[in-house]
Amino acid sequence: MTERPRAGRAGNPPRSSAAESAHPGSPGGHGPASELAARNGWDLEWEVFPDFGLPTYVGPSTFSNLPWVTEPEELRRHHVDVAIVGAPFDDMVTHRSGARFGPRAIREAQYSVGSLNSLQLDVQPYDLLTVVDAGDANIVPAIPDRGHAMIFRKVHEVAATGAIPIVLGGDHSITWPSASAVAEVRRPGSVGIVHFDAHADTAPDSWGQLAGHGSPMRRLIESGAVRGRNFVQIGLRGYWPPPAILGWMHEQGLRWHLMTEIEERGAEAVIDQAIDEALDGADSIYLSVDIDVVDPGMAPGTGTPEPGGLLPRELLRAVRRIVLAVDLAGMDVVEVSPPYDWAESTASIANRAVLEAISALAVKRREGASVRFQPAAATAATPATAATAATPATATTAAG
Ligand SMILES: [Mn+2]
Repeated sequence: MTERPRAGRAGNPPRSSAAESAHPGSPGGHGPASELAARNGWDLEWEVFPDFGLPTYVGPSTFSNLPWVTEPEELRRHHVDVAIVGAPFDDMVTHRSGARFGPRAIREAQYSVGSLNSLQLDVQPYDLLTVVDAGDANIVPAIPDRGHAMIFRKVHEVAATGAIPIVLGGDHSITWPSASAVAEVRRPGSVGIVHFDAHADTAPDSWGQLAGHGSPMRRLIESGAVRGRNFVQIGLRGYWPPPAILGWMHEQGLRWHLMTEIEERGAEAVIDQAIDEALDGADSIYLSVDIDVVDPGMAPGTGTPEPGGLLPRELLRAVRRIVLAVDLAGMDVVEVSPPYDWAESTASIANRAVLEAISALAVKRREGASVRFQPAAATAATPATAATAATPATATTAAG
């Protein structure tokens, strides 16, 4: 692991560390006294910044330059609230590929560093929450079963520490293992899914492939990870699914909101209803954002673009409102395909969707609500901090 400032604390503005980092003849604290440095004026004292405070184009590309903390014991030790997880996997796409490059592009689509200030929510998320980048699932190409197994293990491992995993896809098939892992960790509590997408992703199969990116929601329901009636889908449009699949969805109790409904009633009213539906029966919510819910004019970098979608501002507002309203168990942002992107616009929207969720969680922390999950097994080992003391709903569920 790269030597990096501790999570959370690292959010403070860069401090001058001249005393330990630089002295005459040793620019930046590195290298021996140099005649050429002195002659050229490069022997002056310069402030040396921690990695978290450097511009995002410098050094390894972690999400928001956050510490890269991959070991579950370290996530536990630091009481990490939110852990970014990469799922660089696109073996299961049915059309344009490239989403395997999504996690890296989403991490890089940010220029603000250090302690961020959300103007939308008037909160400084990294000052209130401990957020790290937990790295990627152990993916290799062209073995899809292995890829899904590794994504399941990675998300399970992270969620079991009590951190909320926010998974960067990847094609949408990754939601099957990712949401399964979160649902299992949260048992016996039930997890519902709020799903933004142009497509319902409830196909029985794609040309015989059961694990494709058009089927994850079907697999989650059929495997028993999530009940159909705890699914809320927003943004469906275009020419899929056919009536038979809509019939299956109806039988399962899924609830969905077409783009035409948003056109007629407005995004605000539809999101209000979706929040009510999400709170109806599920103990916590996994939020799955397929970036193709946004209109491809603004989010072109995706595998199956469907014209007529949400505005970025409607999606970002919806993410804030939903995370403020529900108990968030996990999240993913999927189907960002950088080879089809223009000017990082798709990756930027995905990056901000994650930041909006983190900022909304920070508001909840500030208000004393629970953010981390208290897995039953870990309860005894976790000291009663201010954060963990205020966790009634999830802790009760976990203990029951
Ligand atoms: Mn999808």
